[in-house]
Amino acid sequence: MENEARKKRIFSGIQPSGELTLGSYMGAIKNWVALQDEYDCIYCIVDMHAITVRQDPAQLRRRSVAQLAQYIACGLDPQKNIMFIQSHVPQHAELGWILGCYTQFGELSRMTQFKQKSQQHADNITAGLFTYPVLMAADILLYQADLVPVGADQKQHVELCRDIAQRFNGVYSDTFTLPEPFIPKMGARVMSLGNPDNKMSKSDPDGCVYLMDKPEEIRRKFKRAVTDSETAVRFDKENKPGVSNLLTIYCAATGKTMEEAEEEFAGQGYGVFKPAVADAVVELLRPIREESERLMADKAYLESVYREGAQRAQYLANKTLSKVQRKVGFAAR
Ligand code: ATP
Ligand code: LTN
Repeated sequence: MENEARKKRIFSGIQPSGELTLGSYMGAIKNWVALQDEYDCIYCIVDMHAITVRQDPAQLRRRSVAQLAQYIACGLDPQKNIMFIQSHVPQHAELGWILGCYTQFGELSRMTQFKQKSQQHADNITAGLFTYPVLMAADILLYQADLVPVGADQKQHVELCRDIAQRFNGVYSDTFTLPEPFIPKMGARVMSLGNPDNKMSKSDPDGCVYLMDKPEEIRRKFKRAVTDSETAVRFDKENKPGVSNLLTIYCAATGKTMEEAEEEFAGQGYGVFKPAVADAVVELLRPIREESERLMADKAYLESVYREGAQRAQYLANKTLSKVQRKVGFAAR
């Protein structure tokens, strides 16, 4: 409709580099679900980002499809959102190359994720790991996204994306929409259960809860969660990082405020508190796991969703890419 105001656009993605965790759910996917009615949303499975560290090919292939099943099971409706696999839309790589020529070496050297990952993979620090944020900027800018719902750890990458877009717009006149990060108030940074000073991450099986974990597994992980030598259930990030993390998880899982949660457990010890957090997470994840398992049995359906998603995404991506190619001076085809 010509006179219908364009809905604001959202783009976000997660790497199929491991199984999805409670961190990816609370930091990102939960927000995606909340935003799908109000915005025009594009959600991607970023397999090209995943190969910046070594992956097992069979696992990567399986996980990319499993991740789509989990997106849908979390409540993302394929009718309302475009969902696709990044490598199926080659425009991401093409724009990524061009944007790399408008990004400074120094900017990329300052990225916290690069510094961390190059320490973790010291024997394989590839050029791809270094230029990872450029490909991420291409993901976002190709679709002229207004908002990028991510966990707090990705804020720096979205800011770099804005800088690159602004620079390009400055040289060639307005080309890209400047995106804003959209970070949840509760659950923006879920910490590891085993080491509450680090963020919960896919690659730390004991510290993290996977969306596909069975109830017994979830209860076992919470039972072993690190707390402290006091007994009070109170939010104090500095001095009680473990308990504060559990409280954050509890609030994000139940929708309660921090005050309500603290009041609920006032005068009760960790022996009551920890199983209550585990129960809340078990109930949160049960329908997601069951629905994912059901969807994984229907490969033809999943295939139809990601194929159609890639087609719709390509149509939008091409509009931006051809504009960019013309502006930088590539000869017309
Ligand atoms: P890896 O360990 O391979 O780096 P990851 O577990 O950090 O992976 P990503 O794929 O990098 O997960 O992140 C997916 C999305 O979930 C991003 O938007 C990220 O900000 C968010 N996210 C990941 N971990 C957490 C966490 N612990 N708390 C809150 N949000 C998170
Ligand atoms: N870097 C992100 C994944 C990612 C992404 C994106 C997120 C790749 N491209 C575009 C938002 C928008 C991560 O590690 N979680």
